Amino acid sequence: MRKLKTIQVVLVSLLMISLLSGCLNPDRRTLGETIPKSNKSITSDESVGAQTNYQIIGIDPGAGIMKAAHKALQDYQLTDWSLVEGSGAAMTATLDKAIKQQSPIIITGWTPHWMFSKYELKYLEDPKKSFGEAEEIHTIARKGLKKDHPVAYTFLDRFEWTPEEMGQIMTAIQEGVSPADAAKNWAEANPARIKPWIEGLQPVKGDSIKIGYVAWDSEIASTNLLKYVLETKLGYKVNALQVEAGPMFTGVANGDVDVSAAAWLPLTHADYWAKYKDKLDDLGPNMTGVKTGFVVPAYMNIESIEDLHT
Ligand code: PBE
Repeated sequence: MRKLKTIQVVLVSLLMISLLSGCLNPDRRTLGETIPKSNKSITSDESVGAQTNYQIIGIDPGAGIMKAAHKALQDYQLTDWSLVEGSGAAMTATLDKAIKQQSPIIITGWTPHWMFSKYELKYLEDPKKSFGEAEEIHTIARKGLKKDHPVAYTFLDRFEWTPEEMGQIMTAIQEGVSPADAAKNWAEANPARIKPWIEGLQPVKGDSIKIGYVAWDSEIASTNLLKYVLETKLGYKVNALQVEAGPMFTGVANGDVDVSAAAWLPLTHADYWAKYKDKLDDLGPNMTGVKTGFVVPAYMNIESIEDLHT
């Protein structure tokens, strides 16, 4: 009899303890309970498409990356998705806003770019190679530049640097230094890099050179460096013309523009290249190991363009 009573007391106590601990620990969830929907953020179970309105934030329509992005939407059959046109500056502004709110965003991105040092970002894998593989940036000149301006031509032909070096100028510009000063500061800090580009060249007396470029952050950096070296080391007067991608190639091809350091090959500017390559002078790569693709903040839970389906 007494044994039975003891068992009853123990059972009742156990019951009370478990009830009490349930009350004192409101975070405890029993099986079957789900996390309330109001908690959704980047851990939302909504698809990436629904969260981003099926939009990819692009840049200027003439950019080669926009052609590759359209191709990616086809290659991966992302028929619900659209590519938003804008500019490099609008894209980075939209990216900045999304990251401040930790909300999902997909952009067309490329390396070298300061955004990879400012934010934690990742390329979406591209198993179908819509964005190509190893890309290079070539310097292109008008036919006749070599004969008309041999000193400038020799320097432009020798000019070659790395994504890290370009990144240093880009980051300074992004932090508020003017593009001209950022290029000057970099050149003054790296005389050993400039020296072999200009070695043995006799400066001219104020000849004019026109450089064509598009307002992509990477090309703002390279063009300002070329302008600095041509002006301060080689005696030229440089006019840096900011244009759209199409007119940049047309300008060099028809001789209105002397040079551009902004031809991304073999894929990014393949269309322009097919059209104009015979009408211009290819001075070879000024940078290798560059890249383009769809880019997302590291906090997003997707790894591949294929994941945009889910
Ligand atoms: N970009 C930067 C350019 C080339 C340089 C990748 C945005 C483009 O897509 O044409």
